[in-house]
Amino acid sequence: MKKNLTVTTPLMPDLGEFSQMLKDIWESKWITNNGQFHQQLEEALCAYLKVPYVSLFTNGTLPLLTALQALRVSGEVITTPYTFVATTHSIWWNGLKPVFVDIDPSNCGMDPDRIEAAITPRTTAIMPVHCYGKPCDIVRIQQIADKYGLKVIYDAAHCFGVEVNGKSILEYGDISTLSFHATKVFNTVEGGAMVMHDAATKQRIDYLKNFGFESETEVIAPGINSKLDEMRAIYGLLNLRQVDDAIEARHRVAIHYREALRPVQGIRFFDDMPGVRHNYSYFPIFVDAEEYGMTRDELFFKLREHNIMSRRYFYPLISTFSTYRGLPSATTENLPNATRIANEVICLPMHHELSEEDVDRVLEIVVK
Ligand code: T4K
Repeated sequence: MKKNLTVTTPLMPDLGEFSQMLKDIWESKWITNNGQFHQQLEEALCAYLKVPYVSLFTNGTLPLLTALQALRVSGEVITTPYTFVATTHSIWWNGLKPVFVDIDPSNCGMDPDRIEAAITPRTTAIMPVHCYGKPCDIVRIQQIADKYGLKVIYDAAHCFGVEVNGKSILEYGDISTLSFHATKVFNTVEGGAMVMHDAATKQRIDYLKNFGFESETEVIAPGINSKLDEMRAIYGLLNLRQVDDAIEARHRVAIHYREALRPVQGIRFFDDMPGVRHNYSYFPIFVDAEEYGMTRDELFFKLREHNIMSRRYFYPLISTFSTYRGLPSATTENLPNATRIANEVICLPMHHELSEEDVDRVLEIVVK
């Protein structure tokens, strides 16, 4: 029986260095609440990501929730159904109404042509997702936001290290959020971050993620506890040293897949976008059952039979879940591209530890 190939695998720090640094934490007796390694990781991430301010969080969901609070978003938020549930749940948990717009098949991000029709007098923000780390149409989205006075919060959970023309993708919008979950290109086991553009917002966010405490006796707002501890901060500091090599290894896997898949009828995939530094966080393929001669699900289960654990990110569409399906924007007619793509997608194994033989094992099944 061949070994399991998982869709991803975590980047792990060097254990010797990790245990050495753990001793430093133990000796300092300061293990959470904005400790020295937490501060070091924020600084190191600002430098790596080329952004002025980073606030660490304990996962990638809480910065979404907190961004909506911090920007005092109310009423309706325009968003995409083609994402992980955390995006839409963050809107719901804030007591706001998600309004779904369809996606652009060329990047699986929000289609800017659909946004204006979804704006109502209650709309106060747009929450797009740079799906798979592919940049949305950041220029058009900002133009629409400026025209209607809307905030833009990018769910950039998949975007670690992604740049457009040498500038971080995280520089766009009012706030961007990242996930450092084990399955991501860069991880702190669980973890996440928010990127903002000014010191005052950073200060407010830092209060909000610590229950709203401004000082020992002052609480400025109903905050939450979303602090990253010192253990996970050192895990992040050590992983940061290897993330470029991991992205390079992922790039080689992407090249290998693309070469083999290009001639295959009925399989679509993404090429690199000009001017973009990609991080190859996922390798989605889109199966046109008629042309390919097999449905997406048939291929998915065939891969399983061979111990290849691909994932159907993002199927089912969020708009079909019971919480959301009653919304007027959740209809299939409103979301034709997202509906089709959710039924076509398979994310093939994509991570830094895949060997050429591993990739060939996947290709043996997909390239018939
Ligand atoms: N926004 C977007 C757009 C997101 O995609 C996400 C998360 C978020 C926000 C929220 O961020 P976090 O709050 O999660 O930080 C996974 C991840 O749990 C989730 O972080 C991620 N997106 C989502 C797309 O994928 P599952 O339920 O598919 O994970 P799971 O446990 O099935 O793992 C997937 C594969 O990864 C497994 O087949 C094996 C491998 N794996 C997983 C873990 C946990 C490992 O090799 N080692 C591990 O430790 O959600």
